[in-house]
Amino acid sequence: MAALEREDPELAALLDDEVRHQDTTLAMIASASIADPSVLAAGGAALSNVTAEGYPGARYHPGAARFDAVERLAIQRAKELFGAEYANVQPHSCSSANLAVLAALVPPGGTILGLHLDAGGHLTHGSPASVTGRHYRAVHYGIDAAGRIDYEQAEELARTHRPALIIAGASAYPRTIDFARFRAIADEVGAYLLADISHIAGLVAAGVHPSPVDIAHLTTLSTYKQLGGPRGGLILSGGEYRTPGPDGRTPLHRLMQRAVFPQSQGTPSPAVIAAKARAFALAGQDGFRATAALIVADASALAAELSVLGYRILTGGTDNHMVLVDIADRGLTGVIAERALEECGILANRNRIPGDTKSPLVTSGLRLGVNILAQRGMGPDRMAHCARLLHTVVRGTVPLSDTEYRIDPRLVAQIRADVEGLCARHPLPLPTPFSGLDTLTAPTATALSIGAGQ
Ligand code: DSN
Repeated sequence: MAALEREDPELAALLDDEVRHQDTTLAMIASASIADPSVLAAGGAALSNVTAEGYPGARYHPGAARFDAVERLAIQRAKELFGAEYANVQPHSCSSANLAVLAALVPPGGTILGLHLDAGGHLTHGSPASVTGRHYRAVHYGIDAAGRIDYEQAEELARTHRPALIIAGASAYPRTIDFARFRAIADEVGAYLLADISHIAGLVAAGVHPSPVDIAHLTTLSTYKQLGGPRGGLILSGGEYRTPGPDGRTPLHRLMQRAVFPQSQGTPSPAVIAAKARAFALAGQDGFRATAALIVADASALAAELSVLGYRILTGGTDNHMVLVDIADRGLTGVIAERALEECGILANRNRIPGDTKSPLVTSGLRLGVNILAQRGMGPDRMAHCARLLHTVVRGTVPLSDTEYRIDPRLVAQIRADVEGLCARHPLPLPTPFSGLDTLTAPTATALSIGAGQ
């Protein structure tokens, strides 16, 4: 760190600025969590200098004995954490993990069934914007009038289209997912079931959301969204790990080994795998389980507070870490709410909502997540304060078009000060800045006021 500061002060200052920003910002991004400094340290280890394709004990390069031990440790910890029989810790992301599963289980042009992107699904669940929607024939189920997954529609579509693979999982869905129901549908039509638990991996690991690991054939997840790990993915299998793949012979665990390397990835990222091993250990501790319970309590409290303030909450509440808000109901677009909040030091991202007439860049909804609020130690009693901050920004924002708005700079300053005070009372375990907070460059005020259209 000292060498970086001395030899590349420009880069060091940018990295310092990021620490300061995270320290003083109320991040309510549903797909983010804070990695412990020990996870970041493992991710920056000299192990990164090792090139070793293949798997522990069967590498295509010499010099990998230490990396072998690290990868075995990560696999063992992942299996223990999720109660799995099989784990592959090499996927560079959950998108890569999903692509590997699709490559292994679905022939080119084969049919997959997943939640529609507009209903809260993910790009890799067959969106036309992703190769998964181009190389496979994707069929999508949606949500019902109450905003819940329409299991009956999924069942009907499965009967009609006989998919090779059904995907259960979401990027924007605030309710418990009934994996057993999906498995029954998959069994009826002879499909494999993939559970993508990227958003709820921390809740599943902590036992706060039902686990699909022994229900689905395969489970995939991101290690950074809610697990407090590095950027990366993970593939798991429970009781089905020996079930034959589409050839009727090769067990799923062997298929997945090949599907990741060499079929869809080359060299793994050794230091990231070390960081995953560290994150899996932390996620098995009591402190992580307590934070997961707090996440669920906070999200419920936040949804309730926003309802009292007159916001339309999709599905009427939440079972997980996420609250989806119809922001058009309050006269703003998602992008305007996102930008005005960011200007005030609050991060929450725009999101399409069912029946949305706005484009994905504009949207009518706002997606809030409380992972980082809970990691800061904020409890349900703090959610009234957070809801009021959001409400004050929304009320003070005057839309000029779908993307432009006006907000009083005095209000911005007042909310920013409030947010910084709140963050200071609930500090995060962030790495120490290189050069101390006093020497940091100013926040990106210019860029933000351009976005504000003032
Ligand atoms: N899927 C995106 C999200 O939920 O924000 C991130 O990968």
